[in-house]
Amino acid sequence: MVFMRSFSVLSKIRSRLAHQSTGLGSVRWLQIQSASDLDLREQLKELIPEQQDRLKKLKSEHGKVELGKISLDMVIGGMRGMTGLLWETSLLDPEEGIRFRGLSIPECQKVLPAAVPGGEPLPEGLLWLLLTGKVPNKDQVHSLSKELQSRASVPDYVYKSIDALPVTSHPMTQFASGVMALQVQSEFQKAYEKGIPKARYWEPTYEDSLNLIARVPVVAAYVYRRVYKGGQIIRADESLDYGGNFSHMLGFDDPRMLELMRLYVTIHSDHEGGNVSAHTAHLVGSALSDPYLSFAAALNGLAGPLHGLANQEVLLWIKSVVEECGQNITTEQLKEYIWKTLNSGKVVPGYGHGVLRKTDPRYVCQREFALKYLPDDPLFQIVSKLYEVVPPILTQLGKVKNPWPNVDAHSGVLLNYFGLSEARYFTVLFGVSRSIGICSQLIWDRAFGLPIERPKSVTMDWVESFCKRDA
Ligand code: NMX
Ligand code: MLT
Repeated sequence: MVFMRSFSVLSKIRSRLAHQSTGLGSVRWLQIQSASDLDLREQLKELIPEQQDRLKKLKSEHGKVELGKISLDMVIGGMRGMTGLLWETSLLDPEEGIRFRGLSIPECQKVLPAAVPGGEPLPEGLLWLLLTGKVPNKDQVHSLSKELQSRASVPDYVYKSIDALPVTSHPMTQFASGVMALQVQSEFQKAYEKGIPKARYWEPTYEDSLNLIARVPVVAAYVYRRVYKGGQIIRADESLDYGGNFSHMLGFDDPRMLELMRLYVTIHSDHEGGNVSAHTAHLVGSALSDPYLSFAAALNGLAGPLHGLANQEVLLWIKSVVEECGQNITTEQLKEYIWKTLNSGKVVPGYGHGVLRKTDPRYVCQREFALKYLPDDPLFQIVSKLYEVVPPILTQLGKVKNPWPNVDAHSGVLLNYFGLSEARYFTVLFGVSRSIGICSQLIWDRAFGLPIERPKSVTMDWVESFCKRDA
């Protein structure tokens, strides 16, 4: 594996990071390395006490500060705009999009180690960044890559539990079942049964999380090969990195597809804490359910069409456009098709967002990838045309808060171009990636000793009498 990085860009971002994250200490990649510098768990062990103190101080000094007001609209409107969670690994700005530990996607593309010169970031680097808040150097990423490989063995009963399902079951059902079967090896559950003290909860959570992140690509690739390739399984290639090897195990060895998978896994990993999958994992984890139980629950949320399944819906929708109107579809025909979709009561998949109010930067970087590798692809041409045609139509509806494309509007045509054309499988890829963000935060949830989540609910009777009292 070759790792490259531009040092001039690095030093620029380094000084910004050091400035931004005073609570986390300075970035350390220019120091001489010791064995513990390469060990992610050791790094975390050092960071946790200072971050625990930081949270304790915040609570004691500012615990009563009001972070916003809660209206009835928010309560019945899916808690939109209501600040209610602590989520350290990333933060979403409605206009600017996601920042992973303070870094935007283009910044991550610049500073995180890559497999090829000027190439896409390695997801292992992002995992290091999400967990520690620090940009790793190439040796740290290499060491984490090897560690994940060493944790990637999947017991036979996991495959058997998947095989017990009809091959026609939705790939997300098979994937989530495989993750549930992985739970049998939970270190957290074992430690809890033995009575581990609360202060050490993060340790078995870390072990489960790294094992889970290492194993989900193997389970996901098994599902793909079982459903679409007659069960012919491809063994891991240990010379490859996490994303590259995942692509290889799926059966795609084109170096451009390896790059796509690295980008894909990096950008889908985390989207702050309120999205359905992340929030579900955080909620389930708060009951001290281990990372496998929490992540499997998250996958079931990701499998919904308004969340992760939208990536499946987008490619199926684009293919149905082509089927009805042909590949050289005109703008007028496209407009008609969009109205037909809306008039039948359906949403335009891949457009809109609960928080974002501009084009998703995850869409933008995928578009840049397409312009570089597949500018003439007919389906990419349709995606581009949709970018011009959909937003004015959604705006015309008058109720859509964000008419711009999200991450799912683009991913399918990229995968399809390299031969991964089975749309029903796409959400599994999203799930593999999301394990990185969800598990990173679960480790911090346990390190912070966050309590069981239990918001208050009310009835309409309650609201009516409350409002009368207020009038
Ligand atoms: N097509 C048609 N109608 C839409 C769309 C769309 N793409 N987006 C929003 N609306 C409608 C929405 O259904 C709602 O209608 P109604 O009041 O009749 O129920 C109205 O506009 C207001 O919704 P918003 O407040 O703009 O959006 P909300 O925050 O409720 O939902 C999504 C966000 C993402 C669920 C919504 O935009 C949507 O359904 N998009 C299409 C599905 C999609 O792409 N989901 C993927 C999201 C990203 N991810 O990976 O999770
Ligand atoms: C996500 O990546 O989770 C989606 O964009 C949905 C969200 O953030 O609400």
